[in-house]
Amino acid sequence: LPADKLQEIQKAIELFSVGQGPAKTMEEASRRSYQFWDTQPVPKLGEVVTSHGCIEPDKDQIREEPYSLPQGFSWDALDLGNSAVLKELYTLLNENYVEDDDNMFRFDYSPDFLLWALRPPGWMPQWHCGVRVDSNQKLVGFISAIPANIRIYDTDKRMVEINFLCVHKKLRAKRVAPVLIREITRRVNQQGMFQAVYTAGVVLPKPVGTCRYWHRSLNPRKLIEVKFSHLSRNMTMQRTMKLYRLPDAPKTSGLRPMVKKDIPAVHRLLLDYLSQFHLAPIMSMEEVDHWLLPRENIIDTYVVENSEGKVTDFLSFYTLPSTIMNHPVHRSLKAAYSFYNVHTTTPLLDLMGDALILAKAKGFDVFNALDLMENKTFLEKLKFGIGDGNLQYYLYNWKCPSMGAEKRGSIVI
Ligand code: MYA
Repeated sequence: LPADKLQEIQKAIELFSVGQGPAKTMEEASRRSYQFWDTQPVPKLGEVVTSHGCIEPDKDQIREEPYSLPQGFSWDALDLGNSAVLKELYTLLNENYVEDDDNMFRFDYSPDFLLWALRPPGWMPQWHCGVRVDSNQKLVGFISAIPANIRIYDTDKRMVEINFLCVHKKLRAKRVAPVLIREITRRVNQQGMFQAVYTAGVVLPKPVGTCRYWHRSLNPRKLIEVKFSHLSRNMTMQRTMKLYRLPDAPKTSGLRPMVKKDIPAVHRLLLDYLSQFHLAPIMSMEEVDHWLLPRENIIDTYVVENSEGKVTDFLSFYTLPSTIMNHPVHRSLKAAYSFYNVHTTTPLLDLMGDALILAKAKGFDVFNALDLMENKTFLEKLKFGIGDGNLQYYLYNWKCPSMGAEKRGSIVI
């Protein structure tokens, strides 16, 4: 057989054997093709990138008409200020958003959390992009963009963060996701932006870096009961509970919740701290106010104020419960997620130890952290265990060398 025919047959066999389902590892991804992503301005999976810059130039003519949805579906920009609409988005995500590999837990972003995540400074209503069924107006699809200033190596870019891509379970595998992605791209392009940052559990062309979630048990008994974790060999429940026991109150003197007057100090600390990473947001004062000022059951930030009244460090974590599917007793897993933690005086290990103590006191079951920024320096020491599955970081229409997790300083909620 001619070489091209052989190649075709080989490809067909590969497609048949691995299917075209989402790839969770590089290995799986390398054996699959990307009908949609191969058309997009992203590096190819096998490509080794050594240069820095956009992949395609900014467009000056942006298509006016929205992309076509399958027959019977229509676009609808969601007004999240309307509590009924916010509830619809909450329900779509609560029933159809990201699950773990074993389909035991599903993210349960609260309505107020969604408002926080989707209406930061500069938010745009048309970037809360919904898809409804014409016949009954049911919300069955969503994708969002929020604006952010991001530094990639030495380049500062105004771009967007893409998040909450969701297609209702009954509408899966019908190529609706590529339409949502094309449409949000068009709406972002209309505002003169041509780059984006996003994260996903699946491998697509091409991650700029990979990271892992780590989990610190705060309520080991419940975590074991719901099979989030299991008793280790040679361990009893009693010994496990003792292993993860934490003091009642934080240790660092001068640690207190962040208040409005701390915004300038926290802003300065964050800006300086993030300058060491290759991928990081450059937040304005307004953004620090939005993202870090405490909001009950959404975001907790504690600052360390020294005896001279100077803020030297801060820690923060956000609240994101997961629904426990199919458990007779426990309905919800209360998880805290490490956000931005900045240290100049207090050792990071002490700061994060206090984060665990605070989270435990607030009734969280588990404290999660990615292995990015300087997190690898404390994860094992503070008894975090490694999770399964990776979180991939991506850039749209931007080429740059990939980077280790410790060089990434940006958190996509
Ligand atoms: S990550 C969270 C994603 N959401 C979930 O995992 C929730 C549960 N799952 C679902 O709702 C669906 O399974 C989704 C796919 C919607 C994910 N990112 O319609 P399809 C590709 C990008 O037949 P469905 C987050 O929110 C897949 O490789 N692409 O599939 C960040 C295939 O393409 P290709 C993905 O299962 C999102 C195509 O879609 C993802 O019904 C960033 C199949 O489409 C994924 N997570 O729906 C989006 N999963 O043929 C990109 C699958 O090439 C933003 N696919 O293999 C890009 C920047 C845009 C703005 C640019 C501005 C300048």
